[in-house]
Amino acid sequence: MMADPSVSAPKLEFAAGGGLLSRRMLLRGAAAGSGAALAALAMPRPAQAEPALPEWVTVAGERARGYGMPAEQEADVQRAIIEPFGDLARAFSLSGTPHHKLRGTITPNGLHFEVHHGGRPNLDPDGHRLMIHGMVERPIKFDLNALERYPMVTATHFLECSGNSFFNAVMPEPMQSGCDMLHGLLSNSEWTGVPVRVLLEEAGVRPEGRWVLAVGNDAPSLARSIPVEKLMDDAFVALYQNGERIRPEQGYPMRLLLPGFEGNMNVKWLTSLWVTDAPAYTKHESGEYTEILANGSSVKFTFAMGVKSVITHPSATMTMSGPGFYEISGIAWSGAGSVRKVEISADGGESWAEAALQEPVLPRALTRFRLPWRWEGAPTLLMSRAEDATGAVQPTRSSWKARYDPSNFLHYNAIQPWQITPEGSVQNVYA
Ligand SMILES: Nc1nc2c(c(=O)[nH]1)N[C@H]1C(S)=C(S)[C@@H](COP(=O)(O)O)O[C@H]1N2
Ligand SMILES: [Mo]
Repeated sequence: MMADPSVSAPKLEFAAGGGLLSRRMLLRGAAAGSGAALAALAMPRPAQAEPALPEWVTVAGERARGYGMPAEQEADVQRAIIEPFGDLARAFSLSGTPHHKLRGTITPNGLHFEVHHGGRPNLDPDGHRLMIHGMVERPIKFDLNALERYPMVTATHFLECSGNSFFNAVMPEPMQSGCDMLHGLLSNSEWTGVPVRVLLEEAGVRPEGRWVLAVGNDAPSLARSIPVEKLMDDAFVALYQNGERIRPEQGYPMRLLLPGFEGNMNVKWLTSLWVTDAPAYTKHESGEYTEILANGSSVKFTFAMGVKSVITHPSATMTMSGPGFYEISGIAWSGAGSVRKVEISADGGESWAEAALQEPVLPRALTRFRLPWRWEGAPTLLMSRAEDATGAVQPTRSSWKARYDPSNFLHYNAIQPWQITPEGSVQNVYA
């Protein structure tokens, strides 16, 4: 195979050990053609014979259809089904977004992760109501049509289950699975809905009303206590997901959206906002979503998700197609605000190079990062480390583990190292 002679070799600008190149080579790419040159180095193009005209250019294609589907050949791009207790508790079912098969920032609706504590209800949207009651001047009940008439907002935000990456948190040996199983309880959508502030102002929260219990219209009646301040700030009752109605999996016809807060508090099939003067200490917050620390005490109400990043390309279960040029690519996010910086190491953390962040970098949303890289075919330990706007930096696994009881798997945000063998297989490792 020969490299395309029409593209001249770029001047390589190395930024760190292990073959990491400067992100400036990507930024220059469009202007100086160095992006194309990198691609040519990665994939030499052999000369090919002129093919015969295929059928799809000689005969008319398929007709228009009412709702589009991905190409048939992409049928294996699926969520990973995770049922931790199998037949013992089938309705406690989860599925993970296949981040290693996606390359942008928005999660397609059919691939948004799911966490159902009591299965996905088949609820009747016409009979569904949202009630605002408790410590308010005027209790109100809304049906879907009434909510549709309120002013709405649109915002892009990630949702992450605080149990995301739990295999890495608790398995004694690193599990060899893709980013769907390992980090898939995370997705990113453009949500549209009615600000909770507008609804609470209409109901008139009394001065003693400091907390709100949000309740779902599903079998477990999942319920979480939320401080009024968050609801008055950027929370909304989401009705649309990436432009279309929220999917049944995500809480059709309405869910609570609390930007940056742990997934569990984003109550799906939302039916009640009960204004109170204190948290309710429901089993979902006291029993399930409380972290036990190394000293035996526990932390409740860890609302915001920590700063985190994962390299999705390459990642575990993938195989490198030989030494040469690659674009390292991944996702970073923080519940505290925007991602400020992502650094990548290809030598096990000895040296780091700053990755390019895809604009726009939105607060509490997935941010795509990239860095060009020349893999020499040597064993490589690849890692990414994110920093957010508050200056918080992703911890190593050992420093994260030191903080918690060994049983804790909630709010795991440690650096994910991928080990690349000389044969090119990419493996999950603890380092
Ligand atoms: N009513 C209700 N709301 C719920 C849940 C649920 O089981 N029932 N699961 C919670 C959990 S644990 C998470 S992580 C998120 C998952 O949202 P998703 O399924 O849309 O990804 O919804 C939360 N809201
Ligand atoms: Mo969750």
